[in-house]
Amino acid sequence: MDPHKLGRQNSAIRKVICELLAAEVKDPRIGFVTVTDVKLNRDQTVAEVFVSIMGERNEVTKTFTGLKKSKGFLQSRLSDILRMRATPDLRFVVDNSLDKGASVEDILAELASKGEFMDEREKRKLMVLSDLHPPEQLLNSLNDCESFWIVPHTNPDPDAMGSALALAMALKSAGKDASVIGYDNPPAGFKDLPGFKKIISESEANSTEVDDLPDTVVLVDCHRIDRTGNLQDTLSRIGKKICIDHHLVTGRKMPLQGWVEPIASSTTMLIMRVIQEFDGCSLSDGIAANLYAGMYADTGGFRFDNTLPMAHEAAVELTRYNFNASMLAESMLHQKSRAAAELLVNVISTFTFHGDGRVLFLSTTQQMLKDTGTSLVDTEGFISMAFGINGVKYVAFVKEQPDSSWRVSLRSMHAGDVQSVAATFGGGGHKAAAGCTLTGDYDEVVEQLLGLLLELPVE
Ligand SMILES: [Mn+2]
Repeated sequence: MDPHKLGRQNSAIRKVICELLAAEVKDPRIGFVTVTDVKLNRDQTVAEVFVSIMGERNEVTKTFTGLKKSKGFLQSRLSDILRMRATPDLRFVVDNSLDKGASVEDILAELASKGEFMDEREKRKLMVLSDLHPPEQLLNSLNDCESFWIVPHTNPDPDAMGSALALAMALKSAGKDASVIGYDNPPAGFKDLPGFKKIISESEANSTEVDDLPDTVVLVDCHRIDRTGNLQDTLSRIGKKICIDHHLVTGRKMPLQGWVEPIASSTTMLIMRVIQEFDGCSLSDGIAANLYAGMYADTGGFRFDNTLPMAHEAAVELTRYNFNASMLAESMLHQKSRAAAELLVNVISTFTFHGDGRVLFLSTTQQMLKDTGTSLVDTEGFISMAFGINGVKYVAFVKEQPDSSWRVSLRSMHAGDVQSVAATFGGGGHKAAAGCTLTGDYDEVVEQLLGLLLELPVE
């Protein structure tokens, strides 16, 4: 760009930032600050903003922190006001040519010691369990209401069921009336979860008279009523609906009120925090067993990338209670019914390797489920097994649904982002685990997915 134009851009940005800092940025940390200069780089993607900050060292540090926090706001206002095609990334630089009081190195060192320059991942590694704070409103709702149905999502996994059972036990110990609603054909291992034998079945729940419905439903491990399959109509008749979940909110539909915290490795981890913070209830052997089962299963036995140090912290606390953690781990993650073992034999025969073995496809059909007397719940854990194969970096598990569409679970053990592949087909998830639904002929479905998976990084 011609240097004059660049100079004009620099001073325009400087002027706007000065005005915004004076009039619109309300961060109380920001003290006396002067923008001394702005330097855009050649392709205008980065603008260094030189600031001189008056005051004692701690005031300088506070102001600098405030500026960094206001960066997003400043960038979006800048692009509005200057109608920029692409807003440059603002990088604040302390210019101490005016003030010799504090050295830049000292300020940066102090900020670094407070975690200011850490990325999200590093910050999460330092989090402890008590950094998860159940919202006051959720605790108040649990306190104010008297009768509850605790409902996991359809095809519940151990995290959903463990969350429901633990929360119901805790609420009961606090003098509330609480029941867990389950679904037909639960996985074999669930019988080992304390309290599982007492849950209310789907059909029983659906035939409950309106007058006998509880005042509140708490959804666990999901945040919308449309994840509760055949229970939806009945649940929609209950006055108050809240949720506790760790899944990312995607799409346009709003989650229920409650607590959605995707940082947590499992919903059971959130339930543990609710129980710890809720007056009148505390952990017990049965509650600890249910919480541990969910935490163990959702982290794949503390193997998955979502296993934060605070998941281990929770496990330390839970395993001090009196229950058989090794037996529970075995039945949650590794125990299968004989029918599921037969299904596994069928599924293994569909293993197909592509791209020198880095992409693995596996599938189930409705016919396989029928032949073996199983349901999709019994496929739990198959995908992790596919991952255990040396050289496999990406896995696609393609499951035929009753309506002949294909539900696809994608996993990445690697730099590649499978969420981007899922998003192409309107799905969602995380970088390492995502899902989407496709329709059409099986071979076409594989071809479409394979094209994208082979484009993901090899190394
Ligand atoms: Mn979960």
